[in-house]
Amino acid sequence: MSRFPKANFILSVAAPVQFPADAGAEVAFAGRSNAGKSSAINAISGRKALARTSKTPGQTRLLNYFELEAGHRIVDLPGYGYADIRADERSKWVPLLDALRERESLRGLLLVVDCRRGLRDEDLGLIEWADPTRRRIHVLIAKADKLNQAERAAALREAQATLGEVATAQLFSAHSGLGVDEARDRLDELWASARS
Ligand SMILES: Nc1nc2c(ncn2[C@@H]2O[C@H](COP(=O)(O)OP(=O)(O)O)[C@@H](O)[C@H]2O)c(=O)[nH]1
Ligand SMILES: [Mg+2]
Repeated sequence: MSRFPKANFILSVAAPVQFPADAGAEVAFAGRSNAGKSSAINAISGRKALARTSKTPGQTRLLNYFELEAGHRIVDLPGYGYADIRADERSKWVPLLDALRERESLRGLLLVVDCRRGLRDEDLGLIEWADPTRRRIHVLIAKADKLNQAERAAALREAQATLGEVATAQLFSAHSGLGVDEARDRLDELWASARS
């Protein structure tokens, strides 16, 4: 049985007026392009093709909203890290991110990081954006099936050392299923957390 049998796509947001009503609880999923974010969303939701996975970075900078269960949404942010966004696109994108950050219902951020790359400046920048003093942040160290036991332990230690008190972290693999239950538990906690 899927953990979220009623998970479904709600809408894509391209402009601040298009956001769903600011009620209930939502958690943002973010990560560098190719980090394994779409695969993580699919594994956590238990729905194979809820979010599109691909080897090529997406072009359109939309926020994609999914409802996993009543009143509990996730919002899929476009992958970052490929060549600078064009200036005309940036002028649309920045207000969108600003509007998202102001939403009462945005309770937390799940940041997906490729285990072989680790946390980079762009990831830390996104954590800053999410404002760790106001909401919880959890990092998935993704594709952990590519590492052996010792490398996994090292990757987790390194991430935890970088993050300190700012965020929690765990190992994750959409392919092997490692950490999927743990990630669901964290997602539940983020939805349930109060925004300060
Ligand atoms: N080995 C391995 N590869 C993965 C895993 N998750 C994703 N990938 C691969 O990484 C690539 C990017 O995955 P995707 O989920 O589309 O990443 P996104 O760009 O962050 O949404 C694809 O080729 C996936 O098959 C995983 O858990 N293990
Ligand atoms: Mg993707």
